[in-house]
Parts: sequence; C-alpha cells; structure tokens
Amino acid sequence: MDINGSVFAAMLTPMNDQGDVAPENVGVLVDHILSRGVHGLYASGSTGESVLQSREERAAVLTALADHAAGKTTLIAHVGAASTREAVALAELAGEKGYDAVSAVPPYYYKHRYEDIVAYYKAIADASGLPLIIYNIPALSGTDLSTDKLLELMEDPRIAGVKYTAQDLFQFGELKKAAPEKKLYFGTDEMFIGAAAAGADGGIGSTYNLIGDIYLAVETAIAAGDVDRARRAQRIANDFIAILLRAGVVPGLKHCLNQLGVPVGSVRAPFSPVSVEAAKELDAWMASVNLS
Ligand code: NAY
Repeated sequence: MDINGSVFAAMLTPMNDQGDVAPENVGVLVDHILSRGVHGLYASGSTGESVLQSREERAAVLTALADHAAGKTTLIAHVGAASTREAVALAELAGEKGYDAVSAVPPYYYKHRYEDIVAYYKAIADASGLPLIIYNIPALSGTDLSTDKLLELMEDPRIAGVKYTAQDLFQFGELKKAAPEKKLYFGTDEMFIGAAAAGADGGIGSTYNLIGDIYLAVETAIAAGDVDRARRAQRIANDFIAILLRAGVVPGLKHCLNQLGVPVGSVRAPFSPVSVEAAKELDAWMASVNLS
C-alpha cells in the first residue's frame, strides 16, 4: 500500500471560542488547505493539540476528517498516546475509517525500555492494518531514538517510514541512505529546503495549514535543480515562521486562519490566544504577501 503525495499539513484542530473541539468545522479547514495544492492531511498530531484532548475528542476529529475526505486525498491519522491502549483504540478507528496510514510518537512521559516501544509500535500496526509512520520528535516526546534504533524499527515491513521532526540533517541523510525504500518526511518547516536537497520524500508541518503551496514550490524547485527559486520560496516561509515562533505556533496559525475566514476557533489552555502585538505582526505579514 503506497502513501500518495509528499506534502501534508499537520492539521490544526478546529475548536470553538471556549476551546471545545468543533469537528463540524474540519471540512472547511481541509478544503482551505487542499485549495493550495497540499497532497493530504496528518491529523491529531502536535499541531492538532492532541495531547490536550481525550480519546473521544480525538476520535471525533479523526471521524469528521475521514467522513469529509477519505478516498479523496491522503489521510494520515496520528494515534500516538502515552498508553498503548489509547493508541491502539485510535489505530483501530483509523483502519475502519479508511485512512491511508497511521503515525505515532513514541509513548511519552515515562522513560520506556526500547523493547516496550517496539511492542507499542507493533500493537498499533496490528490494530490499524495500515502502513505506520514513526513520528520522531525528540524535543517534545522526550525519546530520542538513535539512527540504529530507527533503522531496526523500520525492518518491520509494516513500518513505512519516519516523520522526522528534528534538525539533524546528517541523521536524516543517514536514514535515507540506509533505508532508501522507506518514506522519510521532514517536519521542521523552516529547514525544509535542506531536507528536500538531502532526499526527503516530502514534508509534514504546521505552517502547511496556511502556506502549503510554498513547500510544494520548494520541493519542485529542488527537484528541478533550481536552488535560487527554492531559496526564495523558503524565505517566504521563514519570514512567517520567525513571527510565528514569537507569537506561538498553534495560537498564531489559528489567528491567521480565523482572519482568513476559516473558523478554527481558539486554542485549548494552557495555550492562550495571541497577544495584541503578535496579532498585529501576523496581520501585517499576511497583508505583505497578499493573504487575505
Ligand atoms: C505535527 O504533528 O503537528 C507536526 O508535524 C509538527 C511539526 C512542527 N514542529 C513542532 C515542534 O511543533 O511544523 C513544525 C513547526 O511548528 C515549524 O517547523 C515551526 O517551527
């Protein structure tokens, strides 16, 4: 089973103004993201505020996404959780709902033995019956899997690849060299140009909710050997990301999409909405690139 496409948005989770999930608004967000040429969605991950939600809330969002878009675009369900039981329940749902793949961060909070992490991934693969992408995000998950351990995990044919949300392009290149048949997606948006040049199979990121076309442009330009064009596109993304990092990535993205009329609502505490100053900076940037 192949995973079609290369550029996927790490989807925000629409909420109301009180921070309750609003599955009824998933469709509008998805249509907006896809209108910029993005190839699919990666739902219920970091950008989706998933660790702040119950299993039922995550299931409602994953169901709304599948009902809206399964079979029309590539859908990847992030099902990672602190407990195998939670992850397996969501993996079963993804299998039933017509997702193309599942993905999971290593089990977090406790420091687990490697063998237990392996068992967690095998349980998810068994439950979903779908290709599984390891979500490597050591800065947030607390688990920094070595190159050898990632390669060992990928020996399981059900593991389709890695979403690599870190900044080590050397490790990224080593993984690609040792496992060229696996999918390696890059998740640090501000460095996508480097990963594309290093042979990435694509990118999955938060800012793709708003400017997914920019990453398509970087990818296409690198494939064509046009480094100047790739650099110009990446520059647009990075001017935005510099502001976003000051504003707060998830609150900042939600602010921008709300301004564009895409109702993604508020964030869930302890996240808080962007400050007045950050909102002004974001609005000025959007106006400067004619996003309105
Ligand atoms: C996900 O599952 O939501 C992601 O893939 C998150 C990827 C983001 N990384 C983090 C640490 O949240 O898109 C990136 C990130 O927001 C961007 O590169 C700006 O730093």
